[in-house]
Amino acid sequence: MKKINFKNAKFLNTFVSLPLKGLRPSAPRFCFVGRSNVGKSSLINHLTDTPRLAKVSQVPGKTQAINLFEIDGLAYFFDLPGYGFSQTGKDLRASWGSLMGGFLTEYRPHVFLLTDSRHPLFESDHQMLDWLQENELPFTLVATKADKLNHSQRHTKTQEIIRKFQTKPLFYSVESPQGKLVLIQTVQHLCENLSVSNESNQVALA
Ligand SMILES: Nc1nc2c(ncn2[C@@H]2O[C@H](COP(=O)(O)OP(=O)(O)OP(=O)(O)O)[C@@H](O)[C@H]2O)c(=O)[nH]1
Ligand SMILES: [Mg+2]
Repeated sequence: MKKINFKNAKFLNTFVSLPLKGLRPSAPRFCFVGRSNVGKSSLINHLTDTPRLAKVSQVPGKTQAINLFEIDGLAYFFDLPGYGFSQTGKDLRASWGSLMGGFLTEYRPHVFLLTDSRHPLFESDHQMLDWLQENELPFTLVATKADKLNHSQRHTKTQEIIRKFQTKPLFYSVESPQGKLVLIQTVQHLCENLSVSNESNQVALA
């Protein structure tokens, strides 16, 4: 598979309901999930070197629908609404649940679960992780705003995440190249694996 040019990114569509029309079924799908204001849209812009691709705001809750981007004609990125600032439990499931839950379970993207590295994990982050595991969705944990942490805070954060998620976080900052290369390699690698498994499915079906 060719090397993905992440700078070749374009906005395709906004969806407020399912199904998502016009998707190529074989294109690898990645989505960015996390609380409002965690930095989902900023990360997409930084990763693609395209400053205004996804809308960023000081006001939490800016992304209210599913926004779809195409990367180098090869892969899809989905920018999802954040789960709420003050929502927990039932509220979270009610407001976020049907559209996002339906999207994740039907379209089964690889999930980048973003958590703000300045704060301890929120109850909603725990719920989201449990939900992803229950639904057997593959995910990568990303700790955003890593520029705000010093060395020892980063260590503490890593330990907290390992305790809960049994995996190290990928630290990311839009203020530096930090995390970007690893995330790019992760997407490239997942795309290569998916294209191999698509090819073997086709062989198996032939
Ligand atoms: N210092 C710092 N600030 C960041 C970083 N990433 C995002 N921000 C800031 O965090 C705020 C929220 O960023 P968004 O990208 O809009 O967050 P979001 O998760 O898309 O928010 P919603 O769409 O509301 O769910 C903005 O003020 C960004 O400038 C980062 O790596 N470092
Ligand atoms: Mg957003």
